[in-house]
Amino acid sequence: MRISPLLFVPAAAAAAFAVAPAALAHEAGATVNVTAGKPSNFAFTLSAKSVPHGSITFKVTNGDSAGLAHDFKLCSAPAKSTSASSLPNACAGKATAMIGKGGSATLAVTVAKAGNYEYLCTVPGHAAGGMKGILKVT
Ligand SMILES: [Cu+2]
Repeated sequence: MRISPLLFVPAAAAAAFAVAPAALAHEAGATVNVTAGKPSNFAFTLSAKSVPHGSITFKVTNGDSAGLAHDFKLCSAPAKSTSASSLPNACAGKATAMIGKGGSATLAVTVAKAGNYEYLCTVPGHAAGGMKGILKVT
């Protein structure tokens, strides 16, 4: 009877370890690499089109061949429609600083709710020119 409580400890520890890796991965959050100005001047290339909700870090690099400055903003409210022509050219949200040619910046956000979130460049005319899109948060 004195030994049995001890025997239960390793089993409990093993169960905790089995759960830990998935929980840690979720807490660490997603990283999305963003290139502004690719594949064309008024476009973004994202390394992922869909990420889990929670912490999201965007590592944004300006790869614009024409040397235009850009930023990257994620809108805080889910998009009403995902059709490219109906996406607004401005929104409330969180943006990087303006990034010059060849520069980079990081944007860390927390998205608590799943949904389709628009991202865009805030330089006047750029989003209207096509510099916007949808990131799916699951
Ligand atoms: Cu831009």
